Amino acid sequence: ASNKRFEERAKIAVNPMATKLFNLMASKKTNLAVAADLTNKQEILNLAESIGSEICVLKTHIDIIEDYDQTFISALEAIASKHNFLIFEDRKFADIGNTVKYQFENGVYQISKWAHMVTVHGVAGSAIIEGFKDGLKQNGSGLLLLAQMSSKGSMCVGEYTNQMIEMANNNKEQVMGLICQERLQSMTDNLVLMTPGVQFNSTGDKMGQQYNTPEYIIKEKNTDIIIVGRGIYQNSQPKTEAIKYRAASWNAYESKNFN
Ligand code: UP6
Repeated sequence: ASNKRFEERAKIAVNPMATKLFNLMASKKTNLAVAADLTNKQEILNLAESIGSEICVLKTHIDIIEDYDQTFISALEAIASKHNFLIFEDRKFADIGNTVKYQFENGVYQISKWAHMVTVHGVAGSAIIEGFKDGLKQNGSGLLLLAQMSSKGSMCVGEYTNQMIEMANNNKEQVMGLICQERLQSMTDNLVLMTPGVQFNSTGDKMGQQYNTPEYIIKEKNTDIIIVGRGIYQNSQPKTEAIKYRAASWNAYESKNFN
């Protein structure tokens, strides 16, 4: 794939949320996403309020919140529209189509009502996409397919990765992008490439996570968005730290050779 600016990619994108995110990044000048992996709803809302001006996307794991109730979603949505960022629920759906449809639309969280994007594993095969079609229509939301993972010993490699890219290319209306560690030739410009496993001052944790720097991921590996969790929310000054990650990842984007 060639190097085009986000404004150009917005025109090529097929999924409406991909277009929206490319345009949001271009106008807000940020390709930083933050993983708000906190277990208390007020802590997440406080983080979102303090770093909201720096990010394009806030990523949740809704099922780790201990005091979850529906007021959380409306409060988060208010902060998201005030600071202009999108909400990404990292559910990593992996079951058969009929089951993921229930998991996406029903249950305690009713994810399809509020998430602008959700992650999906391909182990069950491409028919899993059918389970999302109704739910995605509500808000023009998008799927992010896990093509690669950041963790040590990940099995999302080689031919599996190629199959995930093909699944994305065959379902352009539903799939807005990929979770990956590098841009491969076959990853087309309509897809948003998002990369977790990013931190300035650590190479990994004790549970298999592996980290790279923003510069390495955006400039050398040529993906679009960095996802930073503990590097920001565990810092004593999350806002100051978010500003540093934002600058590093945006400067790396701006230093690319565009055509
Ligand atoms: N995540 C990864 N690696 C993947 C896919 N997803 O780390 O391949 C998610 C994790 C976590 C975040 O579930 O929410 O990205 C990374 O957090 P961290 O920066 O604190 O390690």
